[in-house]
Amino acid sequence: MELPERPLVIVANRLPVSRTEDGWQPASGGLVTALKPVIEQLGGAWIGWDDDPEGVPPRVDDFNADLHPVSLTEQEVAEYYHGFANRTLWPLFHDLVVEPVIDRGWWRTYEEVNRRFADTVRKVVADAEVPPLIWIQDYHLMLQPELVRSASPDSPIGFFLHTPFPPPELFARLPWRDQILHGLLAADAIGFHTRVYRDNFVRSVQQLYPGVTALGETLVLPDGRQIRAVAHPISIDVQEFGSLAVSDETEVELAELEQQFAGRKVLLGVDRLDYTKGIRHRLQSIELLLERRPDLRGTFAFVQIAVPSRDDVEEYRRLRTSVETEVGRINGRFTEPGKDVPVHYLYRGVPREALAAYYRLADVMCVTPLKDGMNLVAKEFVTVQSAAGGDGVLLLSEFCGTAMEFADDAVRSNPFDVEGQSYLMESALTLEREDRRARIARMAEVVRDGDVYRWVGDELAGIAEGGHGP
Ligand code: GDG
Repeated sequence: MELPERPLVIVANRLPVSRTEDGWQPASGGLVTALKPVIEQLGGAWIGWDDDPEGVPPRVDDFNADLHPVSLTEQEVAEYYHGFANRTLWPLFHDLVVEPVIDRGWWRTYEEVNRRFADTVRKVVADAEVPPLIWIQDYHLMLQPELVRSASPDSPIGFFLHTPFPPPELFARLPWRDQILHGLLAADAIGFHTRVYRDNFVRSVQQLYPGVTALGETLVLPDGRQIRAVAHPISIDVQEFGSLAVSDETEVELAELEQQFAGRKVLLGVDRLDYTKGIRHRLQSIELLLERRPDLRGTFAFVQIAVPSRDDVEEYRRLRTSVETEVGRINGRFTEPGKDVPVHYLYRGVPREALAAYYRLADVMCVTPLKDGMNLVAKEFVTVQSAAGGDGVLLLSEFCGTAMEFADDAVRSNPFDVEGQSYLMESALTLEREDRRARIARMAEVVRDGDVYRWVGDELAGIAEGGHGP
């Protein structure tokens, strides 16, 4: 990968570290993993909310970047993060799966917090010898490009959106649509997971700013300035998941799970407990399957790992209640005396080795979001299955970014059609082995060809080449 010859400044909602029993460590998310080697080489800084009562250290071992915390008050967290980011933008950008809340006070706090992030960027770049490349992440910080541009006029500035970008007629409902687009258009390059999201963005820009011309990936603004709007699908570290798939710890975990589920097929869901992920619809499909096919009862189990998420937000607490009610109802209806329950529900995250063991165990991996920017769980599943010689089936919603990459090798589902989805689950359980194996191999190859290092390389190159004159 060709790297820009400047230090890197990342601006993201969170700092890339977490407190563990062994002290502070780099966080384990995909973005941090992918940037580690790049930051190792270029050095740099990371600006983010510290979200820890005792604050974070200025550096951690094994991560070559200075950490610059932005501290937020309780009210700012409530209004900028839980409010505007997670109850306004998140549902709006996921096609209104729930109704977005429009609140002027939250918007003002979002603006204020974005300014505070930019103040920290200003301090960081003031000390830099060479103007750094500044890379801003996600929907929490959409006003940054414009704010940061004045702080560092000679820096290449990039923005990447990890969620979908909605169709223009939905985006237009946001009272502050102009300010958001204006904020973004100060970047040199703006990245999206798919061409559909990119095109939605370009059409929004063209509707609200007549006089913007789109030439391929380039947008020419009325003042002649050019920026790039690109589709760069995010991915995973394929090698890391390949070795995790067959590690000793994973084998031990798998042996236990195989014993627990001996004689039954396993359908699996792994998601943050978020209303975009289609968990309720999935459970309803399972219920219909059990209802329609009494002969299949006891022959399969459905395991749902639901990682706690945003439980300060009302809609998420309500979702938890309804998911748990649904699980209770299914198990109440279909458990036979003396037998195991049909639905296993874990309200927690599991260690990585256990996660890999579940991926290996699954006969059908159900990735059925109502809307999802990309969805890395699907990519992790096919990579782990393929590395371990598995032949699991991927049931994949057509409404996630990953679906654009896997063509017909996944069994495609429309999760809104819960009955149709229950038939797809049934047929996924009966695909021929050779067919299953070939599908997994082809999907794993797609992921191998476009891993997360390629995503970082493409993004950084795009930002470095990005904007032009006047
Ligand atoms: C956002 C966008 C986009 C899950 N359970 C456990 C666990 N995980 C890890 C998975 C995966 C990650 O969490 C989830 O990533 P996703 O991409 O599936 O979903 P979001 O969290 O919604 O991410 C999404 C992504 O950003 C990147 O741009 O793809 O569309 O919504 O890596 O492995 N990890 C462990 N235990 C668990 O129980 N250790």
